[in-house]
Amino acid sequence: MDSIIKAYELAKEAYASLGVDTNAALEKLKQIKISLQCWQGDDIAGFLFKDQALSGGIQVTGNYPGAAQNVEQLRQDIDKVLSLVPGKHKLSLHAIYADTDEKVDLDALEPRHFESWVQWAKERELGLDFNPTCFSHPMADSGFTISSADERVRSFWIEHCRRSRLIGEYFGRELGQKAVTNFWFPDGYKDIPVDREAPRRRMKEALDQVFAGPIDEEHNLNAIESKVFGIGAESYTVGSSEFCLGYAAQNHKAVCLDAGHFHPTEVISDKIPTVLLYTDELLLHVSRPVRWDSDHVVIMDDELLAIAQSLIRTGLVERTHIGLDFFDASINRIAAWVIGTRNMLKALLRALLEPVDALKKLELEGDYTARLAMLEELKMYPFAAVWDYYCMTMGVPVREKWLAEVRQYEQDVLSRR
Ligand code: RNT
Ligand code: ZN
Repeated sequence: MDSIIKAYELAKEAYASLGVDTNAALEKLKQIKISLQCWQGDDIAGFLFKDQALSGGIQVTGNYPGAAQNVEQLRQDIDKVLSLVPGKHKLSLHAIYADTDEKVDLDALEPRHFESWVQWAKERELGLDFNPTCFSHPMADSGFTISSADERVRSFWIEHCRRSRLIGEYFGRELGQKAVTNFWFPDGYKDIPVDREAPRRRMKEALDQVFAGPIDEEHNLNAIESKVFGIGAESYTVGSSEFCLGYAAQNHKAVCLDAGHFHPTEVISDKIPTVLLYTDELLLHVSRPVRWDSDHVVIMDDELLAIAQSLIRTGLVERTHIGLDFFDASINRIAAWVIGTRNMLKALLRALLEPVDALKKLELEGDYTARLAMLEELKMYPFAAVWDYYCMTMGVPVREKWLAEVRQYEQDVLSRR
C-alpha cells in the first residue's frame, strides 16, 4: 500500500511537470460510465428461448465451463465483475434476457418483464441500456428481419423494436439515468443481390414506424448500429454504415459505432469526431476484431488508445455512450469481462493524463517534430502508478490481484454449475 502511494506521488510529480493534474484526471475518470454487455456471461443465450441457436451471423467460440444458466447466476457473475472494476457503470441488456415465467414472444414484451432487472440495478445504482434481439429467433431464419419482403416477418420485428424503445424509456425513467436502446439488424444476403435498394428502403420505412409515436427522449436515446458484413451475409448488409449514418443524421437518432463492423483498415477512432459533427450523441461498441468481427476481449492496443484519445482530447466523451461488445467463451468469462472493462478504463485514464492543450498548440504551430517527440515520450510516462492508486482508492484489487479473486470464484461458484 505504501509503495503504491509512493509511486503515485512520483507519478503525480512527473505529470505535473507537463502541466497535468493527476487528481483531476482521476476525478474525471470516476465520472465516465462504461456499459457492460450482459451477453459476455452466457454466450448470448439469454433466458427466453433456451434451446434456440445463436443466429444473425455472429459467433461465440469456446466452451470454457461455468457459463451462467439463469438470471440469478448471471447477476451473481456481474456482481463479481463489478467488484473488480473501479467506478459506477451501466449494464446493457438484450431483450432475450427478460426475467419472466410467462411464455412471451419478442413482439409482446413489456417493461414489466424487466422489472426485476430494474430493481436489481436500483439496488446497485447501476444504469441500464437495452437492445432488441433481432436474431436467434425463427422469425429471423430467412436472414432478414425488419427489412424482410415478407410483411408478416417485417411487422413482427417492427413490433419488437417499438416495444424495445419503450423498455429503454422505462429503464431511463426508473433509474434516473438515460438509457440507450441500440438497434442492430443482421439483415443481408450471402450472395450478390440484384436489388440493393429495396431492402434499404424497407428498413428505412420500418424504422420510421418503430420510432413513430411519442417517447421521452430525456430517458431514452435510440441508436442504430451499422455493419459491413456478417457470416452468411457476406455480400450485402442492409444496415450499412451509410444507411445508419444517413438515417441517424436525418432523424435525430444516434449511430452506434462497433469497432469490428468496418473494413479492416478502417478504425472507429477516426469516425468518432466525424459522426459527432452530424449527430448529437454517439454509442460505441468497443470490441476487438481479429481478422473479422470476432469480438475478442478488448486489450490495450493502439486502437483502444486511439478511441480513448478521440473521446478525451475533443471533449466528445460528454456526448458519447461507451458500451462494450465482446464475447469470449474460450477463457473464464468473468476474467474476460474484467480484462476488457479495466482496459477500457485504463485507456481513458491514459488519455486523461495527456497535456492536451500543449499538444494541440504544437500542432497548430506546425511543430510536428515536437508533436511526435512528445507523443512518443508520453507513452513511457508512469500512468500505471496512477491506475494502481485509482484501483486502491476505489476499493478494487490492484494490478493482477483481481485474478486470484476470479480463480477463487471459479472454484467456489463456476465449477459447481
Ligand atoms: C453484432 C453486433 C451486435 C451484437 C450484440 C450481441 O455484430 O455487434 O451489437 O454483438 O447485439
Ligand atoms: Zn456491436
